[in-house]
Amino acid sequence: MVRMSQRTPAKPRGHGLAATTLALASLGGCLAAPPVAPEAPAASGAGSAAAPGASGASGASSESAQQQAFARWLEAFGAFARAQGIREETLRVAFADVRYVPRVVDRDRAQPELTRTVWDYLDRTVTPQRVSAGQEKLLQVRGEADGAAARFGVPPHVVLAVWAMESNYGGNVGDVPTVDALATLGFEGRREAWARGELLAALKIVQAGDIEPARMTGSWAGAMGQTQFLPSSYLAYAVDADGDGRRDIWGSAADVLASMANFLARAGWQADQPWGVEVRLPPAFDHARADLQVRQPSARWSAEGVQSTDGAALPEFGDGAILLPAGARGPAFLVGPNFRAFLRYNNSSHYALAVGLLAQRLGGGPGVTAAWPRDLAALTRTQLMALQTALNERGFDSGTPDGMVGTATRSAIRRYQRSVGLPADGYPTLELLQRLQAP
Ligand SMILES: [Ca+2]
Repeated sequence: MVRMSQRTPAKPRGHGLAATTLALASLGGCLAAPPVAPEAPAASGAGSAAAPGASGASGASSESAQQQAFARWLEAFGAFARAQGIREETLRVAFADVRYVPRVVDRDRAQPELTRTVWDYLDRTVTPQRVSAGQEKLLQVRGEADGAAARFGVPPHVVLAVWAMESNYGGNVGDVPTVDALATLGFEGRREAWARGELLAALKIVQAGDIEPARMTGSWAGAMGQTQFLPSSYLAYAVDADGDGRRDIWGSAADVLASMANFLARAGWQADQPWGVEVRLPPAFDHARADLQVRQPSARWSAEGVQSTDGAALPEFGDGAILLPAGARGPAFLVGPNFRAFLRYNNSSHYALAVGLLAQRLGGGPGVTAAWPRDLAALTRTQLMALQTALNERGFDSGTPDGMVGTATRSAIRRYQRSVGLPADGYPTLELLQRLQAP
């Protein structure tokens, strides 16, 4: 899940949504749409699995019509790709077995009703098993990890943490053919321009000889290999570190680790800094300032009474921000540029916090010391929409209710909280919803 800039996301997931609405389906970082059974090949027409009877016949004919439409889309795409320098032979090889995969569309359209709290997410992603597996893994890839660290300045335990979140140290890369996933998303049309650009990038990778199309697999959303790079991120950041002339993020540990380290370095990684540190806030702290956009030097935070929980001096960030992932009652963190580099990989503060904490644990450091407010329930998407509607009705504009907590919703919650004398942490709770809905 890499998001280097708005134009070149390394990963596709819809993690722009906030923390509290991280969907169940995207837990764990990974990919891994379960294996997608190949549907009838487009080239041979469809309908082989049609059930008998009238409804089956009509199902078969609509399926067949869809396959024909998919074939036409591919043909038009082929003309576009040729104009962009893709050779006939590349198209022939890359599209030899291309299939429309309905499940890709199902996953893309899914709007899970349930959301996870940050502690639930961390409980599932930063586990003792993952820490011990990572320490063991590090023994196996020590040379490759040290090589990546020397070249890009990103410590081995940090790269290992990203590797864990993306593909469980390479154990779970997803087995959807990338060409199928992107052609399906392009044909489906909701994000056609994006999918066409990524599919073109995928063809460039095939044309360069880095990977055979049959091995070019990943998530339903087009994120590939052990790094879960989208094709455009691959073109920009993948590295051949083992010297065989191919950038193999599917099978070469050296290439995988170097590619992730290169991504983080280009995303602004600062070699001499931690990602962040757990802190204690002073009693009179204005919680509205716990916002990734509110940045200032660590010395200023320190002067305001922000202290690290372990008593050490704060890391020297030029532009540190306070993160309160579970609201005023939960743990607080001071985060710097390296936390923002994790966000480039996947734009979710839950994800970035998990990477940071996992890296910290892999490096022998502590976990979170303050208690999470585990009595607070995660709001469902329906409840979040009700919260947004209630805020709007009371004149605290949260935008069009969509059940996702973004900047506008958080800001509306803060303004409401301030208006009734509550800590303005912007964190949605059931209690807040009930209070807003009370006559
Ligand atoms: Ca290589």
